[in-house]
Amino acid sequence: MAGGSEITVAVMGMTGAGKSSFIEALTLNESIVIGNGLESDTQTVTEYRCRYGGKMYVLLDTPGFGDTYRSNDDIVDEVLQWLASSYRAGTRLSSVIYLHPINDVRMQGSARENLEMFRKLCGEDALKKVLFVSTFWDTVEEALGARNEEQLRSKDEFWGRMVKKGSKVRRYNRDDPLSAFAILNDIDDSHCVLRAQEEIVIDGKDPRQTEAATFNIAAMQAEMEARIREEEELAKRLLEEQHRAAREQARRIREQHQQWLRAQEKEAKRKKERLKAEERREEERAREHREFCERMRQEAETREVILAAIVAAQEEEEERMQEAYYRDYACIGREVSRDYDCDRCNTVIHYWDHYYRKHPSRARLTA
Ligand SMILES: Nc1nc2c(ncn2[C@@H]2O[C@H](COP(=O)(O)OP(=O)(O)OP(=O)(O)O)[C@@H](O)[C@H]2O)c(=O)[nH]1
Ligand SMILES: [Mg+2]
Repeated sequence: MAGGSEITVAVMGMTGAGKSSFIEALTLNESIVIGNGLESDTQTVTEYRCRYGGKMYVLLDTPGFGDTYRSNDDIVDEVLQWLASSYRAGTRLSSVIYLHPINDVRMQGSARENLEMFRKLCGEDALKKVLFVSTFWDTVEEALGARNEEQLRSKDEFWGRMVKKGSKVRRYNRDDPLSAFAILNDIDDSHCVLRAQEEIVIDGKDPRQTEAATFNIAAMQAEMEARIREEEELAKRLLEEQHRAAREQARRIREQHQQWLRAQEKEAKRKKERLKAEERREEERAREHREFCERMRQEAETREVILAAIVAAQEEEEERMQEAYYRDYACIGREVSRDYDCDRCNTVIHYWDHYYRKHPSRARLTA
């Protein structure tokens, strides 16, 4: 049994996938039984060793699923028994390589069933330690092989589901032996425990009661269809969710636009009212100005009338004074005589400046 610091790798896959040939390319062990392409060859789990990069690898050649002579149950039982007893003996796997011929892309019937059985055998946790290695690259055009590989990698019913859980995809080309060693570079010495090992060794199940052994294709298809339905349902829900979000977004944008329009209308209305108020104030100011001018004009007229009246009164007064002057003084000079005394000083009038008023003859003189 493998153990110690060796890196143990189980090599699995359908019969004729090239497991023994792959191990031979790594170990250069010519005693390995290689099939003739028609019949299944490896019958028991066999260990082979190779040293690479300073590490010792133990490669477990396993009987291929889909054997022509033995029932699948027998083969699964054989592999499970070996996995359980090696686990009990302290052997821990560092990786599981699943080989698949790249020229078989349809992977129908037993190939798919066995792939699913392999998934059950590994369990979810060990999937990150699984390497899907495609073989028979020398028999296909590179482009066709790459297309096939992409299908295998992407489709959930093939490797897709396990790749999503961390399994890796690699190529082995028989014409390039180094491609086999490059695969060893992807394996580190950390360990994994397969679900089947847990079931048998820890849970105490009979190997024939493990998930891998009790699995059947109808259940797998039902499970797959349920998963597809679930995913479709999820996609539908997501789509509806996106539609709802888009509608909601559109409604929000419309609402914002309408709010903006309403705000614009309000602002325009306010501006209009402000303008009207301004116009009214302007009119008011113009009216007040007109009234002021009118008042000024009337006051000017009144002042003119008053002035005219004053002037007239002054003229009248002047005229009256003139008349009085002529009546009282104009002819005094001619009338000055020693016989008359001044009204004010009572002295005899000798000069013009004496004041004379009450002489009875004045009225006649000024007429
Ligand atoms: N052209 C080609 N032939 C291959 C390749 N790998 C394996 N073969 C041939 O396919 C046949 C089966 O190869 P094996 O290595 O015995 O296959 P296996 O997976 O060990 O088969 P089982 O032991 O029955 O499970 C042999 O004739 C190999 O020579 C490959 O990469 N290219
Ligand atoms: Mg073989």
